[in-house]
Parts: sequence; structure tokens; C-alpha cells
Amino acid sequence: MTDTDITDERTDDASTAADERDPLFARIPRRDFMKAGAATGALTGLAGCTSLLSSEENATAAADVDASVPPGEHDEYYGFLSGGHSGEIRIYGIPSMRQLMRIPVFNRESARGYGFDDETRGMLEDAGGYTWGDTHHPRVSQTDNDYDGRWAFVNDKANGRMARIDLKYFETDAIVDVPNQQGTHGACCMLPDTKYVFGVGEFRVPMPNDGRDLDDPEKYTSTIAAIDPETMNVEWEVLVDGNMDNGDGGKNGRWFFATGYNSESAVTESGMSESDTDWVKAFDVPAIEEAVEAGEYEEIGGVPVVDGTRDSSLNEGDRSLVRYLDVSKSPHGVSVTPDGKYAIASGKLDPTCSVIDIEALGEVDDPNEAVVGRPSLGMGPLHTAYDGRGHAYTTLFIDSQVVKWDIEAAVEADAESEDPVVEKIDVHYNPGHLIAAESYTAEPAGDWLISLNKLSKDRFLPVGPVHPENDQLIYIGDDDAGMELVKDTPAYAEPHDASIVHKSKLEPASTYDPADLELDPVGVDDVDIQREDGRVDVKMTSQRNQFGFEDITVREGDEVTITVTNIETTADLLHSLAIPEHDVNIKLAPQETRKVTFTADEPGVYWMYCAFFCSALHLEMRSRLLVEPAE
Ligand code: RUQ
Ligand code: CUA
Repeated sequence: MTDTDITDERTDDASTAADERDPLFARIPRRDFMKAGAATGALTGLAGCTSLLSSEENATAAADVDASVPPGEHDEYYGFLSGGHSGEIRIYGIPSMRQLMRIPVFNRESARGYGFDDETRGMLEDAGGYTWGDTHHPRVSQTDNDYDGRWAFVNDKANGRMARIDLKYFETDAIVDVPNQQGTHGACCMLPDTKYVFGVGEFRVPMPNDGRDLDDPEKYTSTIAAIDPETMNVEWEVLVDGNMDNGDGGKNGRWFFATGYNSESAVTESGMSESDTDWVKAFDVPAIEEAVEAGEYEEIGGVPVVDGTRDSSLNEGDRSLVRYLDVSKSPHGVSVTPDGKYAIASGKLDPTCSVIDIEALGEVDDPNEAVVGRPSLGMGPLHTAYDGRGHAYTTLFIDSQVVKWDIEAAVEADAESEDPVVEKIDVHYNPGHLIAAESYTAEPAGDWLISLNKLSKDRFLPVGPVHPENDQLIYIGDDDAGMELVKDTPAYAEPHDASIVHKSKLEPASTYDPADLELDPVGVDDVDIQREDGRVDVKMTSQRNQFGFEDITVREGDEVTITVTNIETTADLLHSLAIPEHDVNIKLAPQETRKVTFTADEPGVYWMYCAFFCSALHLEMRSRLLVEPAE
């Protein structure tokens, strides 16, 4: 690989053709690519590649690894993949890459009745009432730096929210609309024991954003938010300079790291990429807690906000709250190594990653002295995962590769050395995140890695101008044989980050435990209709193949509340309650109770029916709602 090599060694036609059409690729030597004025535009350029192993070599190696999971057998791991602006989380079995379930989070979803019953609809309304969200970073709760199977958390990059998914039921059970954040981007747990879930605010806005300082960008700021995982309350926030991006927590309860672009405080693309360096911010969490305790905050948007800007008096002295480290241009991903020694930030607009020595950070006077390695990895490094054997794996967005490198070798080597690189593999195409099995814990499994590629181009049957994305499974368990590409998996827009959890660490319930639900279950003896002042309160059951009533008569204009319990005890026997023309659609898993309220505003006959094919008499599982005319 030479510095000025701009030819594409790969034979992939689509990628080559795209590169040739991109004037940037034709003009600029690769190595200097990011120093060019239009540098950020390069991220929209498509795959090019300078590979150490050719794709043919990778393709032949793929046959050696067995990633098949025969019919009826289970996968080894659960993969939690975000669904981007679909607003959901998806559960994959790994290594089969079969999609097992989708969990609606910020989106209304009819197949799970999510956002239709009173409880989930109320939760979405209380969290701002937005109709969509953008999930990026699913992180699973940990105890003692290992997955504890309680919750998964995920951010809403669009509307500044954080959601919690209960992993007993695999459903969203809490959402908080984070004050002072327009776009909560990074999300992760404070380790070792998930004391907080951190939400990293991306966009700088006036604080508070109430109409003041509209066109005074110098005064805009962003915050990180510390959220209590049990209550989902925002405990405190820290205000900083510059945009923020991704985040990751150290493993021992002291540091939290956030990358950021736009240290320039600009509001245009060119302004945001002017400077050659930007910051990684290291938040000293116990020091921040002390400041909050001592009342050294301002209450904004109902939460204590501590001033962590560079000029803040709280950042003077030897225990500053936030340490600003200069790293190469617009760092994007940051992740802490499994042993907790280093935080690694990816350059994005620079071919290097910065290796930050976490212990040194608390000791050095100049935080920049804690940057102990800066290997040159390739074009567009975005995110880094780990195998637990001392290797880091970083996605190269522009090169369309995953690069494997040696972390300690990078600390030993000179800055910008390529020597720490062990191997590169082509991916198809333009990877964003990647994730290795249990990479976010202290003990990664070191066998499977998924590269979450933004573009699939020609890899699947064409389905029109909107192409699927491509999540590629790579075997990383054999250092001698090298990385092996095993599987392509088309994905609906848009998986960002993922977490991979061994199946032994989760214990999902197969039916509901009524004690866990807020609503009291309706038993066969509780079936009942109450009427009072234009309100009708119905309690009923569902089971194969009937509801608790054959018909219910109400008056036009009545407000009707129906509470239903699926009284089946057999796993996997779902019913639902759909009422045409009243937008009613709730799902009922075995032993689940849900409630729905609507106004019967049109006189007529409406069939209330079950939408899950529950039995041979499923189509007959229906009752009538009779709405009498008011006059
Ligand atoms: S980001 S493709 Cu939202 Cu994690 Cu980097
Ligand atoms: Cu119950 Cu179909």
C-alpha cells in the first residue's frame, strides 16, 4: 500500500465505476484525501480499496467456517441491532443472522399493537408525542462488566430521547425525553454496574432553547445526560463546548468519553471541518457528582446542569470535571478496550485512531499526554470493536474495509505508523459500525463480528432505487487463518450499532407473569360491562376461539374502555383485538392484559376480531360492537 495509490485493486465493478464517477477520487492522492478542502464530501464518495488480502482470498476462506444453524436448533448469541429511523430494535440470532424479533421503540407498530393500547400510547405521548425516532446505539445493561440480562437501552438521535427495553419481555417499558438535548446520539452504560445510562447530546443549541440567542452560534452548547437506569430520571447534565457524537464509559466507574466534531462552533459544513483537530472529552464522573452534590449547577429544563465548558471555573485546578483532548479531525466512534486500559477514538476525517491511556488521564497535567498511540489504519475510520486477544477491529468507511490491528503495537509504534495493522478485509460496502460478540464487556468472546455496511449496491436482487443495507458476518476466531467473510444479510434501513450477548445471559419469559403488569388481569368471572355518564367500561377475556362477550352495545358518542386478558397459558398463543374504523388494534400474548380507550363516534355494526391466526376457528373469533345512534 503506497501513500499515493488511488487505483482500486479490487475487481468489484460497481465500486470501481462509482469511484471513477467521483471527481474527488480521480484527482486527489488517497493519503491526502482528507486534507483537501472538500474533505467531508469524501464521506459521500463510495467504496475504494487498498487491501492487504484480496477479496478472492477472503471468498475462498469463507468455506472453512461453519456458521450454519440447522432447522430447529438455536443460535449461540442474541444480536441487538438498532433500526435507525425505522425507530425500532431488531433481534438477530448469531451466527445464523436470522431475524428473530423486532421491538418497536419510538415507532407505532401494528403487529405488536405498540402505541395502540392506552399504556404504550400514553408512554409515547408522555415522551413528547413524536411519531418517529432514530435508534442508533443499543447497549445492554451490565453488572460487574458483564451482561446481566435486565435491560437494553437505546437512544433517539432525532428527538433527543432515551428508551429502555425490558429483557424479560423484550418490550420497551420506559422512554425519557431528555431535556436540553436536540438529538441524543451516543448512548452507553456507566460500568462496571450500569450506575447511569449516558445520553450524548449532539446538536449545539441555545441553552435553554426558548427563542434566545437564535443567530448567535457562539452561545450554542451541547450536554451529556446521566440517566438513572431504574427510574429513567435524568440525574444531571454537563454542558460542554463543541458538538458531541459518540460515547463510551470506562470500566471502573470513573471516566466517561465522548467524541465530537465542530470544535470550531460553526454552523456550516465547511466551518465545521476547518480545524485539523477536534476533541475527545473525558468526563470525570465522581468529580461531576461532587459538584452536583455541592450545588454547583444551574437548573435548566428541570435538571441540574453543571458547566463543563473549557472556561468554566469548575475545570480549573487539579480535579477538572471535563478534560479536553486534542485528537485528529472530527473523531467519530469511541470505545473502551475490554481490559479498561484504553479509550480508542476513530478519526473519521483522518486515517488514524487515537489511543488514550485511561489511567494516565488522571495523572498527567496536559491531557494530550494521555494520547499514547496513533496508528494509521486507512480511510474513514469510524468504529472499533475487540476480540479480547489484544486486537482492535476498526471500520474504514471510505476504503470499505475492516482493519484488524494490534493495540499494544500501536502504543509502541510511532504516530501514523501502519505497522500495527495485522490484516484488512473487504466489506460490501461502506461500513459504519461493527460489533464483535460481547465486545462491550470485559471478556469479549472473540469469535463473531458483524460489519454493519451502509450500502449493498449489487449484492442482492435489485428491489428498486432503495437498496437494502448489508450486515456481513465475519469469523474472527482464528488469528492464523485471518478474518473470514461468512455471510451477507440484507437489512432494512438502518442498523447503526449493535450489541451481541451470549444466550446464557438472557432469560426471556415465554408467557406474561400477571404480577409484572400494571393492569389487573380479567378472569372468566370478572367479565363485565359498566355504564356511567357516556362512559362504558368493558372487561373481557380472550381465548381460543372467543372473546368474553358475543356483542357489546354502546351509544354513539360514548367513550369506551375495553380491558382484555388473554387467559391462555400455552406459550405462543397470541390473540388480538381489532375494531375496524375505530383504529383499535391491541395484541395479547398469553396472560397479558391490555386496555384501550376510544370514542364510538359512528353508529353502526363493527366486528371486533382477532388478528393473529390462533386456531382453526380463528376467523370465527369475533364479536360485534353495536353502536346505537344518539337520537
Ligand atoms: S454513529 S456509523 Cu450514530 Cu454510532 Cu457511527
Ligand atoms: Cu385469536 Cu385469532
